[in-house]
Amino acid sequence: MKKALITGVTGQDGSYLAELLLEKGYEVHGIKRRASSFNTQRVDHIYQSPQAQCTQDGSNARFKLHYGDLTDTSNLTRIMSEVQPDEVYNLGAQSHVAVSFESPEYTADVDGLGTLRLLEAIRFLGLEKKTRFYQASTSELFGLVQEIPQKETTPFYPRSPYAAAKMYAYWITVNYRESYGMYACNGILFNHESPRRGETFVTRKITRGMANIAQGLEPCLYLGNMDALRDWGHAKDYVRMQWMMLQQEVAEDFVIATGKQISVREFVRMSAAEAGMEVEFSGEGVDEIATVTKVTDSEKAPAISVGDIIVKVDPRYFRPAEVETLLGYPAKARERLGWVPEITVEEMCAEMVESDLDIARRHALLKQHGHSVSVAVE
Ligand code: NDP
Ligand code: GDR
Repeated sequence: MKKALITGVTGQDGSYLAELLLEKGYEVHGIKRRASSFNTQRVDHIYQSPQAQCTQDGSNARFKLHYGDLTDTSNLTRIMSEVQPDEVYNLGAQSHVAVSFESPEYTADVDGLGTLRLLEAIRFLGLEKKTRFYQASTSELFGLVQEIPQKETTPFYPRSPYAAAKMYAYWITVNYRESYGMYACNGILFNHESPRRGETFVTRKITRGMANIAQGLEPCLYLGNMDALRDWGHAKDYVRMQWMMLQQEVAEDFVIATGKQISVREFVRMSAAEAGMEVEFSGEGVDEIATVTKVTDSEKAPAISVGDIIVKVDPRYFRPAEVETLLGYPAKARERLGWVPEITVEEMCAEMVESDLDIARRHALLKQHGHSVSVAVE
């Protein structure tokens, strides 16, 4: 039985990857952080407590969690030594670009040095020939883009502390491959989303915002730069590729993307439509707004009237340096590995809005019955 170790297992990608590897028969070990409240919601459905394992059929006993942190060398080395994994997927990160401007040093420590700590643990324990290593690299490396579309050979130009830290992680992964013959590779992944996406990334913020507004839980959604263009795919397609990258004869780096881009504004329009509202945009820059021109589904959007302003711009969400446009060219992944994304951005958006509408309906019902419902917004 193959063993995998996933950092960031409690995150969006970690949860989908753990499901995939369990389906493939792996023993899966995940590193979770100690937090003051539960942070394992995305993997609770595949986890079985040690007590339950003793009394039930033990079918999910192949999924194990360890407390740990990418800033803690001795902890990582001990877990690596205990697990002796065949594959390590380094998905753990302070992954929010805007937050990295607020916490640049922490981001460098976790996202940059954290990667080095794992590679060094593998080397220190003499696992270089056994353990394959996947690094969650990012299209943010292209930042101020030097070429359109972006492929494996496109020069990097990071535009945030997050991207600069990930650039160190990218090169140290390449360096350990070249220096020590390790099977270590980078997946340069463009944005990928799902109903499990963190609520403060723009797609989820929008789908959740549209659902809450439609159900009367919030009056208006505040966004930053609506001109930004992204190449958005579905996380399920992208974790499949993470696994494929570790099954090759030779370790190589791959760009993973859909090859199509849309703006944040277009994603708003699409999400509003899925939530039963047609909108039009007017005004420019900080004065831009989205107004409802038609209610197409009054069951989904019972709280909405024509003329309601449901999106405004708040400059607080502008970034000190912005990545305006990203568009990937995933030909190498298609040709070498036969990987093609199966879920379109439209399908993904519909799935996210449906999921957020389900949550919003439940909250609206609670509110109707006099319970207080707080809708956290950031
Ligand atoms: P998430 O933000 O959903 O998950 C990040 C994970 O890292 C969480 O499990 C989080 O734990 C964990 N983590 C954060 N800080 C630490 C730390 N100090 N030590 C250990 N673990 C930590 O990210 P995604 O799942 O979306 O992304 C996975 C990886 O892929 C990240 O490295 C991200 O930077 C990268 N990436 C993501 C893309 C995307 O579009 N989703 C595109 C390209 C790259 P907790 O749950 O406790 O917060
Ligand atoms: P990104 O994702 O920075 O590309 O990083 P995010 O969804 O945060 O932003 C995408 C674009 O939308 C613009 N934007 C807003 N963003 C947020 N979060 N909130 C807003 O209100 C808002 N309004 C407009 C942003 O300015 C940006 O241009 C994600 C993360 O998953 C990284 O970890 C990963 O490496 C990259 O994708 C690829």
